[in-house]
Amino acid sequence: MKRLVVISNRVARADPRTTEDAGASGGLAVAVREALSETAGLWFGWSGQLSETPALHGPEMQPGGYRIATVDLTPADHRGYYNGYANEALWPVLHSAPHLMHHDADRYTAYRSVNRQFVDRLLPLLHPDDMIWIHDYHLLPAAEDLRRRGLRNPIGFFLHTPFPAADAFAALPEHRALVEGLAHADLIGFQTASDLRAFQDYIRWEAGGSVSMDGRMEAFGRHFRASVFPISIDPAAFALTAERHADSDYCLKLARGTGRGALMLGVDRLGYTKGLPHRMLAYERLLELQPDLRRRMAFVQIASQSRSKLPEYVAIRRELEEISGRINGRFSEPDWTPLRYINRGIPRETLAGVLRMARMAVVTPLHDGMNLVAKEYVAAQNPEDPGVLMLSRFAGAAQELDAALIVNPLDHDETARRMHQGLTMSLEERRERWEAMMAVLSANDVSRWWRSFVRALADAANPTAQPPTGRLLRRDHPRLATEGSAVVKREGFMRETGAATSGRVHNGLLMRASGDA
Ligand code: ADQ
Repeated sequence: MKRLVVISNRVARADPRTTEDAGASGGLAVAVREALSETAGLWFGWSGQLSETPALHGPEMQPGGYRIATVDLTPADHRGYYNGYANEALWPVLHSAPHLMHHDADRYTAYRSVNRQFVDRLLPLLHPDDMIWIHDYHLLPAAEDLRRRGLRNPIGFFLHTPFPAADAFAALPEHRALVEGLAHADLIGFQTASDLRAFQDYIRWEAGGSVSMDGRMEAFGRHFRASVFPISIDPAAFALTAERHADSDYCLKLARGTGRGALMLGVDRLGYTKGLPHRMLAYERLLELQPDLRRRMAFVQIASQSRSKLPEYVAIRRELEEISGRINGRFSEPDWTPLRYINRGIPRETLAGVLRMARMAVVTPLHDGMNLVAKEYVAAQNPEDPGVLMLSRFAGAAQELDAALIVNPLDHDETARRMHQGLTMSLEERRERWEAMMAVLSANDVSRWWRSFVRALADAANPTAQPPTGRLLRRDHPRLATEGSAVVKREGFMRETGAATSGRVHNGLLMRASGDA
């Protein structure tokens, strides 16, 4: 296999522990490490250090048999590129919240400049046969910068966040330049069929380009392909870690604090897209509606700090402190605390054990590219006595894990009802739902994710090859449509609504129709 060169904003060392932004690099880090090890690859990105005279560090060999090379950023570039354009302009727009965008032209200039600096530092480290894989919204123009410097190697790009409706993306003054930059890649990967469809709409209606049924696209005078590659985890390895760490000190302390009641758990990077205030408000509603549940359960929310200096993140932190304080003030008893809000991340192994001990995980983002915590929760369960996953319909993971309790996080009453349903669910139903989700995870693991992307990239860079088929694997179900039919009916874990739901088959993927949750 050819050497893989991964470019991402942050680069994680071989054994990352939770740090201020572990959540930000966490999912990506775990997912790309296996690919890098197997291809004796190179991982390039920001060192995490600020310096007035940015230095290149490495390439330096890692225990997994791959190398890392990093560059520093100047404080001004870090402000403009990372805090400014990437996190205050791109992030809200990509999560369909353009009204939260803070934009100014200087930040965009810094963003473009850092992309060029990355490319300039990387080019001397490249070999003629390398495959280049660029990750995420920090580096949308990097493919164009590489091509302008004459690089002809295969270039792939994967977007970890959602891609919004074309209109929302067009709120960015530089939307055309950004997509034109992306079009210099051979292959663009998205998390879900909805993201791909939104991007196809952009190419057709905003860029005036064309989209073929087989995934080929033409726009800005470039030919490229786009497809769906849902990111995943290694479920077997995560299950083993969870089993081994199920009685860590942290778990024992958590269990003591919960009494003999059921633990309902939320684990997130603290941010306004994760739906944390709505989740707490739904919990408050649950305690109002179901007084019998009080003292028989407790909700623990672990939210690690990220981007903690940005105003929106300061605001959400304050809001959560206020809501959690009110809930505890209203419902606490001398020997029972209904909500514990822990504002720190925890090491990955500890997290695995904690996920295993939770009777229910509440993963209810307002928008999320995938959400790996949902997949980690499923993998961590004891097969004999699995817990219940509650999942927002707006998380990419909901398009695969439809045996979860799917909710609209903005509907607090419905979410509260589903919390009650999850906390009182029979063992038989818990097992049935868990087995269905585990089957999806086992078939569609992280190894399949990166291998199918790399294979599709090799094909996309070779004009005589077949088009890629980024396929979303779903659990086998006799009522699921076969690919190719126009409209399908399906039943399954939607039975709590008593309704069969319909979806469309598009590009080989079953898509949710409205009301399908
Ligand atoms: P994030 O928004 O950072 O990433 P998420 O998928 O929720 O992503 O979590 C990534 C990793 O961070 C997971 O392995 C998780 O266990 C860890 N993590 C999260 N909160 C933590 C906490 N409080 N303490 C310790 N660890 C924590 C982006 C996109 C997601 C997408 C990922 C991967 O926003 O939608 O799923 O990339 O593509």
